[in-house]
Amino acid sequence: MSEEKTQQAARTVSRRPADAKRTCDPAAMEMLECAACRGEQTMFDRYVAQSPQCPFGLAGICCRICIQGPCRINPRRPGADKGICGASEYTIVARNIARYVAGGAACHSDHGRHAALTLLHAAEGKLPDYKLTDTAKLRVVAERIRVQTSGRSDNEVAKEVALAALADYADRYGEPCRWLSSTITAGRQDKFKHCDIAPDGIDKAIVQVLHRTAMGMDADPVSIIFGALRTALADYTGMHIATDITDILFGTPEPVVSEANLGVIDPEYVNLAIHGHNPILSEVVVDAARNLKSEAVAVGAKGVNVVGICCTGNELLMREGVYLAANQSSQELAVMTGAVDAMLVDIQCIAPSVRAVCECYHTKLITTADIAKIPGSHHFDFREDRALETAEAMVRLAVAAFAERDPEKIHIPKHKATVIAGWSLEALLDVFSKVNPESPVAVLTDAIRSGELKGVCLLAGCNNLKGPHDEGHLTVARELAKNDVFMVATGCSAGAFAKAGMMNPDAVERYAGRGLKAFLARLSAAAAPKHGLPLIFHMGSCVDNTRAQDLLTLMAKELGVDTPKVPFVASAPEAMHEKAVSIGSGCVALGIPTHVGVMPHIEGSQLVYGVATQIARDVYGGFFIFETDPTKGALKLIEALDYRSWKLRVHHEAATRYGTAVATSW
Ligand code: NFS
Ligand code: SF4
Repeated sequence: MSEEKTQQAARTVSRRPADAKRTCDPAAMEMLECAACRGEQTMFDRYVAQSPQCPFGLAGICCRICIQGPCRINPRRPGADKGICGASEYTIVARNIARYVAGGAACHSDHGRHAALTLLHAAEGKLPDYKLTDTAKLRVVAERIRVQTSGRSDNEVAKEVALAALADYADRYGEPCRWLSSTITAGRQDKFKHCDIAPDGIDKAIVQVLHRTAMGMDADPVSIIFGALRTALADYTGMHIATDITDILFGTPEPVVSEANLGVIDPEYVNLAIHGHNPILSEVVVDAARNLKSEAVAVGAKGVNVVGICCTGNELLMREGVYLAANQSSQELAVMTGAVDAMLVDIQCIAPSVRAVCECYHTKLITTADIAKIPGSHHFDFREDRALETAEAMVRLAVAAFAERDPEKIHIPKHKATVIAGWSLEALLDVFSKVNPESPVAVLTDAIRSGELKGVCLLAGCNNLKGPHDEGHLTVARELAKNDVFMVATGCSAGAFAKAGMMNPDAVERYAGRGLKAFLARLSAAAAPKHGLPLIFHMGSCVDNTRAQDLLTLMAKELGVDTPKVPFVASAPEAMHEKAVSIGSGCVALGIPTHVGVMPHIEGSQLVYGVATQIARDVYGGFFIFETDPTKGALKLIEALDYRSWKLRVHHEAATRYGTAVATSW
């Protein structure tokens, strides 16, 4: 298929669920054509094969919590309007959602624990392949959580920070987790205390919600949802630990220019795709790949080209400028280019099907985590105390596979786009500080108060094949850009923007409304960034949503109000994973109007639906906006921003006029 044709196909993307080729990404479209010709199956085909999906599951009214079940609620069948034990639809829906949150929190927090343990052992001098890269951040984090820094060595401070992080996992006997209370506003601390949802131990919150939702436990949907919110805040805590400690170990990201999409796979290099989430592994693999360049040259390649997939790709893009090849739904398609010599995976979001795809090619699949093995792949037991040695062994497998390529099967789409990534909150504030050195974040809040910007949106989350791949992300962002919304992005959402060329200065010209354009131009003029400023700022992986949540907290402090009054919204246009459910729930508790573009399994209970969309707003100020049409979703987000910025303006004007403090009781 010619390039023009694939682009056209992507533009007129099919919305029919029975059509397997549903993507907005021209590179993915080209590979789907290729897969169809070769008779290879992808998750796009399997979505069709799974359709129609079970209506009970979709509505969240299938209970499999005990083995007397499954019980399916059918309000129209006498006697079947409750489970065998008598559980009502609202109990079942709430329990199922709470268990998603537990799953998501477990993923993020276990990842954070791994980072904390690595920091501890590195500080103890047990890990020669790891060092404290950003000691300035180490000290900032230490002071924030009240660990003494003066007169102590970096290693001493790091050890205590790591132990404090690990202590947040255990039982703090009623004392909220330190990573939560030290990063949110005083208003949120009070709110969480008042509602009794501040976790006093990450592991404890996860265990408790599993206990609470077991057979014969909590039947009250509101109580279950409050328990789920505590777990969502435990998720936030674990994510924040992961981000902080990863920055300390590998450096806080700074603006970096790179490229994204399948076109970054280079046939002249040994291509090593790294997929998953864990920078503790992938950072060392990047070092190993650099070390082994000569071995790659010896087999006739120009070197080793590391390309990222999903969030470990985002982590490497942010810190090392490593190319991003694919997001969640296009992971199999990277292998189908026939030029990926090895795919190295760690944890989370790895489709087991990559094994079957690798079998059709010469690609070696390497698993590295004992909790994420895939039958038939090469398993390396990755341990931090011999990290580089193991990483080099894995890279050698890719180098050896280079010679086994089948030239007939190589097909690499040409599509790729420039991306300016590396926008940690520190990097963003650094740019703002060039305009306002005294109060960098005021650059943003002033632009909102003056009406130049409507507010801020965090675009996050996964791909979900219930809709065309990447379409939700791109549509929401285009609408927000046109309407002068400042955008930051993480996860596979950021992956979609990077691939589509929406994270570079050209995109500003193309998509930004007048206000957003003027705002970014002012920043550019003052900061003169080397590579220009992007339309959407890449803040990193999914755990890095905490960077954006820290931005919200800073904005609230600057505006003198609590977070539910800040014109700040979030959107997960293609949410899929349990992690997205926990992040979204945490956003709501933090006071953020949160759009979800895929219907979660909640429609089976009017009551639970009402709690998520209405009652949450009364209690926390944040609420869910479930809207599967991305254009309408964007409009609802803009409406939420307009409402908040209008109110802010009114109250700030009144405060200025009467010389009073800004009212906060609205
Ligand atoms: Ni987040 Fe990142 Fe992607 Fe979703 Fe999976 S890779 S951690 S869960 S699918 S955004
Ligand atoms: Fe059925 Fe109750 Fe068991 Fe759920 S917990 S499967 S509703 S009997």
